Amino acid sequence: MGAPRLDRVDESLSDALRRGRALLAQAERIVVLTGAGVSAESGVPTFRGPGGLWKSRRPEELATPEAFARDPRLVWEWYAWRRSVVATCAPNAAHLALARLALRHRDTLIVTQNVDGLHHRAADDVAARSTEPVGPDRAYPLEVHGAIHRDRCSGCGRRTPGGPVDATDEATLPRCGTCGGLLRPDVVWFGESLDPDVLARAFEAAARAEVCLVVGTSSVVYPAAAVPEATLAGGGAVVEVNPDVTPLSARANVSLRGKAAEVLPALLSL
Ligand code: BJW
Ligand code: ZN
Repeated sequence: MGAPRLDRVDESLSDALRRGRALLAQAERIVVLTGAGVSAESGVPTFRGPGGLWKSRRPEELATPEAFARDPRLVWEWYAWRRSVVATCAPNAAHLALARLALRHRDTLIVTQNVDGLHHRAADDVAARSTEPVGPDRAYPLEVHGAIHRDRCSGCGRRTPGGPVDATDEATLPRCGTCGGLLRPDVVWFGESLDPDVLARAFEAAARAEVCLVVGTSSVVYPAAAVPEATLAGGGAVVEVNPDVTPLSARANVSLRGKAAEVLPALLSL
């Protein structure tokens, strides 16, 4: 599609909004990549940056298979706390605007790095209120880093719904009803592979998309950070929504410097 690469640093938000809306209005195929920033205004902490989850802990202490093998109680304590935070949060205006886009615009795929389930809940909310006979599944995201509300057996791999976890002692941690193995959160840690089928669907959609809308991610964690690169390689455009500059910003066709819950409703009211 080859949209012009204008100077993105000095352009005003309203000018960027106009350009982003024009790109989206022309696009038949849209892929959306979201990260922790899309849920920030729901009260879910981001990972990096001020107030991020990793200001006090290093990722390799908690989000790796080695950390879980070394101290499963510590890792479960962190995830049990995060589950309890997510349980009090609700989708915000950004999740709802994206769900509306995906329900209205047939060829839209939401790819999320988030494990909080808020895109899924937004799709249910919007579909339930819609007068159109469209099921919510069209707006369900591809969750490339898994889901915090699910458990997976570290022995047999069986997935089960997660509940409250007593992480006071290793003996109280949840165990698999089938093989007795230790359960873990069903998320993707550093050094672990993402589900190849899920990843293939994300990259296929990105490569054929005319626009990749990238919202609230620091764009440093691979392979998810390569999703917009696939759109650019296929001749499509990238629209970034983030209050801060990221490693992707220099290659984005449009950069909207603002908060997702403020920018997306304005951008997507096509
Ligand atoms: C707002 C906002 C508002 C604030 N509105 N915006 C290629 C190159 C280099 C390294 C690698 C590579 N390929 C693989 C690697 C290794 C590694 C990696 O990428 N490392 C880099 C960090 C250097 N990747 C992996 O290990 C992956 N596995 C893999 O590739 O397997 C194959 C392999 C194996 C072994 C060796 C090599 C290859 C797995 C990655 C799994 C990531 N898992 C986590 C934890 C998930 C579970 C959990 O939640 O606990 O996923 S890490 C964490 O980072 C989480 C996130 O999904 C992910 C991305 O973070 P995100 O979403 O971008 O959040 P933040 O906090 O970083 O950014 C928030 C942004 O929002 C900021 O920009 C703010 O400005 C913005 N914001 N408020 C809009 N209101
Ligand atoms: Zn098992």
